[in-house]
Amino acid sequence: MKIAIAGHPTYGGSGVVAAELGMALADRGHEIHFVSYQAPFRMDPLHPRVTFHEVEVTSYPLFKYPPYALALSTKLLTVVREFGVETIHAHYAIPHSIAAYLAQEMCRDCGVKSVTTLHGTDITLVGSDPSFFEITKFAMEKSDAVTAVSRYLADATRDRFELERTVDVIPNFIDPVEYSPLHRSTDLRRRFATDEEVLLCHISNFRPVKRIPDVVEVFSRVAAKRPARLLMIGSGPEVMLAQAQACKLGIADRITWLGSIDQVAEPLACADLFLLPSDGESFGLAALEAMASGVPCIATAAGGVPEVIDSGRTGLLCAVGDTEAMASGALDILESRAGYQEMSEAARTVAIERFALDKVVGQYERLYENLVCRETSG
Ligand code: GMT
Repeated sequence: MKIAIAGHPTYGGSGVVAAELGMALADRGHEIHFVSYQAPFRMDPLHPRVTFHEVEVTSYPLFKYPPYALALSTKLLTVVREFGVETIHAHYAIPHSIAAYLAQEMCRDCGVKSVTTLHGTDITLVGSDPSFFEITKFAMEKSDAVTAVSRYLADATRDRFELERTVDVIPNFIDPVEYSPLHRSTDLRRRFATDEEVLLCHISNFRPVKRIPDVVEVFSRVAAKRPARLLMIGSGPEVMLAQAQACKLGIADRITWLGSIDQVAEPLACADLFLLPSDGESFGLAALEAMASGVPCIATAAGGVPEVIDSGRTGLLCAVGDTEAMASGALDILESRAGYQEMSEAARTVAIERFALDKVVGQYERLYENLVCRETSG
């Protein structure tokens, strides 16, 4: 099939999923057209069936806010016409879903279908804001198919937007070869911690929803009880605040800040535990990546996270803000080598059994095929 994928290309879960889905579909023989203002950072531009189409927005003094959504719709239309694209897949509703709808309307004869995948904050934060609510609802109603990355998000979407239509659940996925305990390298780990220290890790875009102060607090409590280090990967608005907090707590020298990096699999596999104390999380892709790497997660039972982590078996779920429970849970898990090993193996097994790329990408393929078949048979 010929599929156009529109998404946010920068660091963030929805961009990762859009890029990795596109690459997996290209590996399966589909022709993939990424359409965005920048190439997604996990896209391989050299893949023979992958093309990137840059959306350029003309700047003009009259525009205080350049109308990106209109330029995106126009670029989608061009790509649909030029390459015979059959489906536009919008990742993250705003503004991709409405842009896909406009492209469809501008070319009704093309018969192109649209799929919207909801990722989380496009519903729970941004889409719920009065400035975007009605257009997000309208775009979802007009999309030929809507999917959400967890049952929690599908239910929240229908409730908040009072949608009549179905929202299918297709969970996020991982490549178990890319994320694997086999990437754990002793040499790399020694850059972050000694062999006697435990290594905790957090990866995110450091936005308030991730509760970065809780990451630092949990680590501080663990480090007070046993030799420990913290590895922080990513960048965002909360970094400086967290660095100041670490200085105040006297643990700044125990934390490595890697910033944003394209490939997280190797440093992640070096960790012993992953921390995800978010306020809300539609799915928690970073936790799944950790699990596939054999790294159990200490997380909050927020949103869709309980659909990913089985508390007590593949990690631990605590109440939002309960840093004491997270720290004591982390210490308990690290206490027994055999118990830790069992949890680490269970995390990897569950990640593969429920969320391996092979199983999930097939669900998207069937969705596209059903839409296109419905058109030809109707
Ligand atoms: O919050 C982020 O890290 C970024 C955000 C995004 O859309 O880029 O992530 C959302 O989508 C991810 C992929 O589907 C999910 O794993 C995250 O849970 C979700 N974030 C939130 O719901 C806060």
